[in-house]
Amino acid sequence: MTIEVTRRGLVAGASGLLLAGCDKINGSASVQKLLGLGERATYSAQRLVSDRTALAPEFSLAQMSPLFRVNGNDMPASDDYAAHLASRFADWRLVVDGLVARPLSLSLDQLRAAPRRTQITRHDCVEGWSAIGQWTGTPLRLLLQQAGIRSSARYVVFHCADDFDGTPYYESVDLVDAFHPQSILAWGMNGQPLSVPHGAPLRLRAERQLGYKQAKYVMRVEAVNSLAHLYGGKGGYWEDNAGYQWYAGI
Ligand SMILES: Nc1nc2c(c(=O)[nH]1)N[C@H]1C(S)=C(S)[C@@H](COP(=O)(O)O)O[C@H]1N2
Ligand SMILES: [Mo]
Repeated sequence: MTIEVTRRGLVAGASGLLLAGCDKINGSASVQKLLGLGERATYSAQRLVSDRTALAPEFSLAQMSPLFRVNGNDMPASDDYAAHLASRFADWRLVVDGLVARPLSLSLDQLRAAPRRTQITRHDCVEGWSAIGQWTGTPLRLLLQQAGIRSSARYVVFHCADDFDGTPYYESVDLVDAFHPQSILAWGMNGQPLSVPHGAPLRLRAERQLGYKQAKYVMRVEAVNSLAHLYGGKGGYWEDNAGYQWYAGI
């Protein structure tokens, strides 16, 4: 805090000089440097206190990757999912339950009619590839607020329709990520309905997290107090089965 205030003072002083309207000072390398230093120092001091809630970078349409890779499962194997796909998810419902006052059951039409956010972000997979794509969906915090998430809840779990050799895929985030403005349940990608390989009908985009946290084929969102009683107890499929870190913040 002390550093932040001091640097702000410096920047304010330097801006005062610029406002005085001296072209030579304005263009001088030392003033530019001073401004840059102030900005960086303020920024890093800021990040010490608000790192978790900072926004992930967003990109322009022109920066989007021509091809967004598909990774992991590209189609859930269950009969249930096949039936939903055949009826274009007309009877599909997203369930929001667990530690909530009012459990929700929402159709895809209801989600599409709800307030939405569109963001163009970079997806980073631990296997060594990245891609920039555009995602449209319902802010997760709105659903949690509508459901009346209880104060005893500490994590939000995403239950998926797919599995690896019979072990279901799932993921979880804490409430900082669940309420982050760029955490959405996306039903659209690159201006189209979300495709099956990318997680139709609904997937998580939590933009401050690595690729494996971005659960596809989300069927149920459950608010819980602890992750210990779920599946392998480590909060996610890859966390349980391959030792991936639960906190995969970027
Ligand atoms: N349900 C489910 N979600 C998943 C996966 C998966 O296999 N099943 N793979 C994860 C991994 S490792 C990555 S990199 C991304 C890939 O998303 P994409 O196929 O849209 O590129 O989804 C993540 N979410
Ligand atoms: Mo990944």
